[in-house]
Amino acid sequence: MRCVWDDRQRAHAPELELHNGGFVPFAETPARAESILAAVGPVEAAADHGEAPLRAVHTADYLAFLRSAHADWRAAGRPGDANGYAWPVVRRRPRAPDRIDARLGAYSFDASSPIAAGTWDSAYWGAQTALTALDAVLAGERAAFALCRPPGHHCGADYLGGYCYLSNAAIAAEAAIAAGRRKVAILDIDYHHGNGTQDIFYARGDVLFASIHADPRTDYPFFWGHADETGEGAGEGATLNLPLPRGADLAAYRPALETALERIAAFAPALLVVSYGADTFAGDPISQFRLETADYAIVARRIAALGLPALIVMEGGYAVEALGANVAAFLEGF
Ligand code: Q9C
Ligand code: ZN
Repeated sequence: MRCVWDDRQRAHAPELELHNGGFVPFAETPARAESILAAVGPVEAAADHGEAPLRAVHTADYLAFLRSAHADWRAAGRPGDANGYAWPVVRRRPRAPDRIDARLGAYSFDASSPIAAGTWDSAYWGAQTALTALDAVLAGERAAFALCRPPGHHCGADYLGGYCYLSNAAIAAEAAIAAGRRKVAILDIDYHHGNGTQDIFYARGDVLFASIHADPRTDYPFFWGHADETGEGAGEGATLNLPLPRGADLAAYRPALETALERIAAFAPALLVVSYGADTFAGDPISQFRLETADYAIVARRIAALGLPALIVMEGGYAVEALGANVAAFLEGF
């Protein structure tokens, strides 16, 4: 399978994140990408598609904020990485927030996604990586893998969070529609609910969002991903959430997978985007499912059996040593 990666995605390397009341080493490290690169074989570089496809998903003010946030943080005399600490509970857009602290709060929903010196560059090239892999699929490849880092499924049109800054999967889905694919399905199989992707397409009937994830009653991102979130307006029925309890192994996972695949088949999309997180792995340090390396090949084969052109976009997965093998198993199974 063709794999796309861009070296500039290494630049994003925050030091610490707020976790359970204290600062701990940031989990979404460049080493994750090294583990995957060592396991998947040759990769192609990303081609620059410019900012227009990003603007089709994210607001102009959010992109301007993200691009300058770290410099603004430094200009305010702060050391280290930019982190918010105050949030507007009511998400009415605050009036042109000026202070960097206010802007961090206005454009984020958690404190576990610091902005480091290299964040904009990595996020930008992560989105370009997804768009380049999409090009391969639009040109007729059966499937392609976008090794995106940082991941994307937690951030929305105008907010970051959950280690995510630009919505790689949504940007690719929107670009596919702009290229004439009428309907796109997104299957999100990261351990965590893809709240940002869901939010971006919640009122859209042309993008199906289906997600299998840890129950938000016990797990991050807590506020979204319940089974009764099904879309709104023209998007009513085009969101499918399949939360599973902690401890889910392949046997518990499979019925949810079959339900998601049936819904996708019925939707009859022209393209499938798979938001693939390997944090469903039994050895993941921040997650609580029990999939094994070999299980990813089984899951991937079932998804591939849909027979749809597929763009596979990397999301989470924090068991760094096993991550490459888990990704390779998925791609080989596909
Ligand atoms: N105790 C992805 O897998 N961690 N993001 C919160 C608070 C956030 C995971 C830590 C986990 C985000 C793409
Ligand atoms: Zn995750």
